[in-house]
Amino acid sequence: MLALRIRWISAPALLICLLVLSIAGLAQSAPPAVTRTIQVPGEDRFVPFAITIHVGDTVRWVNNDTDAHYVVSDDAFNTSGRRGVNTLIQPGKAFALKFSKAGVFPFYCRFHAALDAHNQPIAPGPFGGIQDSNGNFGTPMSGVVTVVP
Ligand SMILES: [Cu+2]
Repeated sequence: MLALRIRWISAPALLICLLVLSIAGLAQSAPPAVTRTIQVPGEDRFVPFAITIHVGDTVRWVNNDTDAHYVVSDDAFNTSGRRGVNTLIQPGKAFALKFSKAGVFPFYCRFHAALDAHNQPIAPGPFGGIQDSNGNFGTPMSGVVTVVP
């Protein structure tokens, strides 16, 4: 009886039904793409240090400092498919990357990633971080973006 009824459904109608069902399935499984912001405040650090996003999302680095800062991908540990990133962000400017693959994207600032003469850990600062007498954080300027499916 069931086989008999299926024969009465025309092939184009069946294809349209399958197409509608598959589009509805895609719409439910993929969350809407969003843009997340990592900012550089008036200090040598990225805020927040770590964020988690979904595939298809965009991360926007905004430099609110008076100094220029880099976003450099740490390719030795980078599995997000975004290799070779090496971008200087001038004060007041921004830089955005869209991530289309799951993985991790560790990054750092070329100028401030090392504990050099200007970024020495001296004592715990008033905000809980390690700062020098000029208010700069002695911890290396780095961060990580985790991209999940
Ligand atoms: Cu920097």
